Amino acid sequence: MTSTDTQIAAILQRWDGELVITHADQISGSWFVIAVHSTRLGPGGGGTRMRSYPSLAAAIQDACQLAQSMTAKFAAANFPLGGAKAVIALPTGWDDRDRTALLQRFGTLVRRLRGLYVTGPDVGTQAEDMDVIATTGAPYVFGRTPAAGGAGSSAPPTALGVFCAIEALATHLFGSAALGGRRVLVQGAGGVGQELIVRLQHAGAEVLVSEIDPGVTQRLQGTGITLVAPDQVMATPCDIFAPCALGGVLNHVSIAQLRCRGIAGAANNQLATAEDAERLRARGIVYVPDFVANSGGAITVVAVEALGWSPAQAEAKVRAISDTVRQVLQQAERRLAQMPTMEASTVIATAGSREPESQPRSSV
Ligand code: PPY
Repeated sequence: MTSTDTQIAAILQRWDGELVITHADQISGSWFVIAVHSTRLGPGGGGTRMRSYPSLAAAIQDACQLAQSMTAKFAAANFPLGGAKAVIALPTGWDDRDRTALLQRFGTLVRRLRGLYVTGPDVGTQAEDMDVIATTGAPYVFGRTPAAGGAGSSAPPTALGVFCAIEALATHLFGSAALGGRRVLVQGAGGVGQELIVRLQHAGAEVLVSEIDPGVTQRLQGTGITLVAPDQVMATPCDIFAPCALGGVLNHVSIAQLRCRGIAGAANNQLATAEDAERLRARGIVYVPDFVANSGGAITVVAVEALGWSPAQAEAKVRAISDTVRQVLQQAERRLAQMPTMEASTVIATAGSREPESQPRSSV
């Protein structure tokens, strides 16, 4: 075997998921990777991440890890879906003018799977892209625009869920959900990060923001936030740290630097390794598992588009993320004798997975 073979073999052998589909899109030079982690509770659901990767192995690894957290996300929400994720790994020199045709070819693959996998938005894709994927991939596409019959952007409900998670975390740490005067550091002012910043400001928090895109940082000037240089994020003192950029930011190096009391953010897979949950606990930093804090978008698109809930019912379910967080933190602290929060939420997700909330009406 070549070293690439060995790398891919190791990723697949370590992973406890069901199936990985890889497709070489010859026209563009992209890879389509669909990782189906679990279909125990229903079709494997999870968004499509579109970006370039250093290697095919890196793309497969990302899809597998992200799919795993989708299983936990839907189980914790008590929804009748399993976990999956797709990656469109773009070639170097990708020309975005070819986006529509690429997404349509991806949709064709999704449709050929006949509902084993249901897609939606993720980093690098949005509601308008879901409309395009649905032209070939329907009915296995969530998160389309309202004009196309979907629930629209998942960014606002995701941000609402993270905000509710932060309030519950503040209650746990400080005895009150009030964020007035609390320092919250948001890493990443993308779609979700920006919505979260506004909510935090309305709640009276002192908001610190770190963002790598100079265009975005320029727009943030004069909005009342304090900018933090990206290389200073981990060492900046704050009450609550909200990672809302890419995953893997909490690792053995960064955890040693952290000067916060708790963490709740929108990024998927914030922990670099499973051991990092224990590293945080040992440092006395309370970690709200990412798949609970960031589940608002997934909850909303599935509730509205597959379960037939009204937007108001979906919003109530997103706000209930604060109850789940409270339960997770209390169990971790008291009942489960100091187990890491990640483990406590897995216990709750597993308990929830026995009785899905309601059966989907249509496509899933
Ligand atoms: C996520 O929450 O990370 C998602 O991937 C959202 C989602 C939910 C359901 C189907 C597709 C995408």
